[in-house]
Order: sequence, then structure tokens, then C-alpha cells
Amino acid sequence: MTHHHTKSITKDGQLLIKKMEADQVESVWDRHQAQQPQCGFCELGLSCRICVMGPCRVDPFGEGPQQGVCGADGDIIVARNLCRMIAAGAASHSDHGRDLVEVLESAAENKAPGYEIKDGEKLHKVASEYGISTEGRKPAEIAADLAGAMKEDFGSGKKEIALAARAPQKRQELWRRLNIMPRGIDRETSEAMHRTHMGVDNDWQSLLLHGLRNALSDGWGGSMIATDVSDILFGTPMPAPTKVNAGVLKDDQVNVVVHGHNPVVSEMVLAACQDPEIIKLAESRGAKGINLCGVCCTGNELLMRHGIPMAGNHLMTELIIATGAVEMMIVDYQCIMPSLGKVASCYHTKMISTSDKARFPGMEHMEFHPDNAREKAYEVVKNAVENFGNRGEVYIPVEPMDAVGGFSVEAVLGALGGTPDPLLDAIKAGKIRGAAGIVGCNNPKIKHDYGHVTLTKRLIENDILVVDTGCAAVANAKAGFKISDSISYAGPGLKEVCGSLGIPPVLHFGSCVDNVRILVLASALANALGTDISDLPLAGAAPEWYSEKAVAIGAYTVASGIYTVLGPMPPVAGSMNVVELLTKGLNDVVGAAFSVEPDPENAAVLIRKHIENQRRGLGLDAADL
Ligand code: BF8
Ligand code: SF4
Repeated sequence: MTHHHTKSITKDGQLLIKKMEADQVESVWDRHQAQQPQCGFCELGLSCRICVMGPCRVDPFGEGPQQGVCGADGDIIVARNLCRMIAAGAASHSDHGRDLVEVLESAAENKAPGYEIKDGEKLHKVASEYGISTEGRKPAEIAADLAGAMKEDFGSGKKEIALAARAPQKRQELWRRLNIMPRGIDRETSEAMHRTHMGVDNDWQSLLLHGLRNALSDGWGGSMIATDVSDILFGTPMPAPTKVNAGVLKDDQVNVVVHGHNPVVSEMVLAACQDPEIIKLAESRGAKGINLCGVCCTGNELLMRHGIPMAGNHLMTELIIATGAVEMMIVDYQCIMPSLGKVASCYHTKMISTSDKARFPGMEHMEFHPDNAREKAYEVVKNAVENFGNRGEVYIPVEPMDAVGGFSVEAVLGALGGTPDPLLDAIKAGKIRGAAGIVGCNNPKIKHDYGHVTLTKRLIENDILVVDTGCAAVANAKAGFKISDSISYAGPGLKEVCGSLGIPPVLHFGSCVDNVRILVLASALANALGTDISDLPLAGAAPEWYSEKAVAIGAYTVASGIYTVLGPMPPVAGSMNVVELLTKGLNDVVGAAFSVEPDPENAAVLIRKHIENQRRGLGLDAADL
């Protein structure tokens, strides 16, 4: 395979793919190739292995069987499969949120050395939203109560999860009317698994409605708790400079890379990497220091709060190891390809897994818990330092790109002078046409970063402000969209507004759970206008998504009233009924729907048209596209 230039738009990606080929190490692209042709029934969502009367499949051409052994037709099978994807995505984000709540609880009890409450103001704010009194109480007492209240949100004792109250009134009323207001975070996921068991919910519409409720329990529940508790424990992000791409690795330092999602592990690794004793140890081994970098979302967490450099997004995770410069990669969970241990075995890189619920072939398991995380972090970083001497040849093919990260809602409102009004004024005046959230993964089915970067470029040059998260945010940072000079990519109106505020036209909003920051900002805009989110000139896009978590995110974004364009087709095309509902019918239900458009040039046109239509609906000036 020598088509490296067709696999990634990035220089570091292209050169490191070449290196992996030369080293004869198999990559995600090779394995994707080896899977061709992928199963057509599965691609359409028409295969079912929910029970052992099956597996079954429905013939899309109408010639073979039209029902599974149990009698489920294509609509039911597609809807059930989609619901299970949402449930898995919601479970992943929410279980990550729960882990943070447990750290908050342990920290409050003084049983989590190294963890502390860094943002007391946010603690007070969130606690009061939960109806917890803060007056004259110690942070630890408030934190203990808050952790307890959040745990109740996970259970089944409530009628509505607490943070759904952050949504505009009209949206909350709609959710109640549709009976999709989430009651408990785990409850909705559990009910999704129940409904999709053989012989339970066999109405594809009611299944999909529950899918939306399950997704909302993630967006306004598990993920929102994950973000808020992370801010309370580790600090609410504020804009700070950083660097991105494989060039952040250093040839004269011990390179430690964190991969995964939960800052619970990466924050302790950061503390260990900054410890003078360990740095001294590194120097005694001939290194100039310890260079901590991130990949994927735990990298985004550190980038947002500490400006820690970002080595790459999802499709770069194997390639980063192929530099030969990584002493250690420390992983927690989610999006960690099980291939990584094998790739690392071709170099000197040590792989460490840290979570009791996530183990991988070819990795050493060193389990982190709240009570021992600080200690464990020191131990593993010491091992990384010891591994410096085993380094072979190093290939760091590019110089890093500058970027600014750290745009929490608090930071954005701060930049605006405390209220969303200046942003709304710029939208009303038409200088900014609207805003789009570009989020999600990489996927070997789409040229690496092409979807994110192309769509973002087209939107900002047409005066649409972009906020991004996850692997999309890393793609856009690598493309140079997050430096002050990047306003030169923006259209005249956006350029003027960003220039006067001193912000780039593409704002790094964080990791994938941080998509909730977009929901909170959208609510603030809707409330300031006295309207619902579905009336705003907003859109979402996931140009290169791959993961079940992205399905949950897409579903809660649409259920929150934001039109969303997906790049890769989800496995639903086997049911025209489901496709119709997702792409049109939902407009009449939740005021927003999905589009699927793999070509980012076309996706940009769809989003621009939508935003101009929304402007028309609000009585603002609108362009005909
Ligand atoms: O939660 S964007 S590939 S790393 S799923 Fe994964 Fe997708 Fe990246 Fe983060 Ni999100
Ligand atoms: Fe087949 Fe029905 Fe069992 Fe699915 S649930 S595997 S369609 S029998």
C-alpha cells in the first residue's frame, strides 16, 4: 500500500503512514482494507443477533426473507439496532461521569490524595442547581452532598434529572409532552436494553423516541455531570496557548502520552510529570525533561485546562507510537484501539492500562483508583523515565502547530463581557450568520481530517462561527484554525468580530463529553432571545464519526433542537421509515432533524442554507443560497 497521500490530509499523518509501511507494521487503514467488502446487511442495519433463534437478516431487495425468526421486520430491526448504539454511547459517557462523581465523593471524604476542589465557585453554582445549600458550608460538605445528589440522577428515584432544568423552558415542556424527559441516567440506558430484547418494544417509532430520551439522559445527564465535576475538581478551562500535531513529541525528552477520556487518570499523570524528583531522575538518564502529551479526549481535557500539547486525534494514535519517540502511552478507556499493544511491541514504547474496566492485549495493567492514583502515577512515570535508555531511532517528521484552547462557556461569556448579548448582536447584525458545532471522530472510511477541516474552512469563510470538540477539535487545531492569524480564513463579518474580541474563528470547546458546553451556550442564547434552541441559527456536524458515543451525541443534539449533519451513514438505510423519520419527521417532533452528507463541501452548503432559513424564521436578514 503506497497510497498514504490518499489516507490523510495532514503532513505528519502522511509521513508516519509511510514510516509504518516501511517498518511493516499494520495500521488501521490496512485492517480496514482487509475487511472489504464489509457486510451489506450490517451496513444497512438489517442484520440482527439479539437472540439465538437468529442471527437473522432481512433482504433489502425484497426477494429473500423480510422478517427475522421472531417476526421482526426491517423497521423493527433497524430501530432496535440504532437504539442499542445510543444506549452504548450514553452508557460510555455516563459511566465516565459516574467515575468522576466517585472521585468527588472520595475527595470530599479526604480519601483521594492528590484530588481536590479546584473551582469552588463552580461547586457552589452546580450545588445550588441541585438545591444544595452552600451558605457558610465547607467545600467538602457541599461536595459530599453534590456527589450524593448526582448519584441519585443516575438511579430511578426521580421524575426528571436535575440538569435538564438548564434547557430553555419551551424545550423542557416539549420533552415532557413527548414523554422523553429523562428520568434517570442509568434507567434510560437500562430501559433501552429492555425494550430492544426480543419481544418487548416492537413499534419502531416508540423505540426511536425512547432512543432520544436515552440520548438526552447522556447530554443533559451523564456527560453534563462529567464536564461539571471535571471543572470542579480540575478547574474550569480558560483560554491558553498550546501546540498540536506529532511535532509536539521531543527528541531529547522523555515522551509520555496519555490516551483515553477520563481526566481522573491523566491529571495525576500530569502532576507526576511535573514533580521535581522525577524530572531530576529523567535528567540523570540523559533526558532534558519529561514531555507529557495527549491524544484523543483525555488529551483534550489536559489541553483545555493546562495547555498540555496534543499529539494527535483518533487515527494518529498508532502513528504516534511509530515515531519511536514515545517512552510510554498510558490509557484509560474508550477509543483505544486494541491494536496499540501490538504496534508498540515493534518499538520501545511501554503501554499501560489503568482502568479496572478496560484491558488490552500487549499492555501492562496498573490499576488506578481514587485512593492510590497519585502513587500509581508516580510509579508509572518513573517506569517511563527508565524506558528512555531503550529508545532506538526517532522520527518526528514535523514542527508543531500553535493553537489556543480552553473555551469553556464561562470563558466565552467572559470574553464577551459577562453576557451573551455581544454575540447575539453580531448575529442579529448579520456579521456572524450563525454558529456550528463540529464534533466527533476520525474514521478510515474518510480521508483523515479532510471532513473536519474542509467543512470548518467553508463555514468560517462564510461568517459562521465554529465551536469544536473531540477529534474534530484536534483536526482543526492542526490545520492552523486556532491561532490569532487564523482570522484571515474568516469572512469579513466574523473576522471583524473575532478580531475585536481577540479570539480565533474556531473555538476549542474540549472533549466529547464537553459537547454539553455547546448545549449550555445554546440555552443561554435561546434564553436571552426568549425562544427555544430550535429557533436559533445553529447547526451540528460530525463529518468523520465512527463511535456509538457519536450516535448518542447526534441524537441528543437533534432532540435538543439542533439540526445535525453526519458524514458517514449510520446503519439505518435498510428502513426507509426510519430514514424518513430521522431526516424529516423529527422536524415536526423536536424541531430539528439529521442529514447525511459524506462530502464536506456539500455539508457546508446544507448548513449554510439551514442557518439562513433559521435567520429568516427569526425575522433577521437572510441570504438566498
Ligand atoms: O470521545 S471524537 S474518536 S476520542 S468518540 Fe473517540 Fe470520537 Fe475521538 Fe473522544 Ni469522541
Ligand atoms: Fe432474529 Fe428476532 Fe432473534 Fe433478532 S430477535 S436474532 S430478528 S429472532
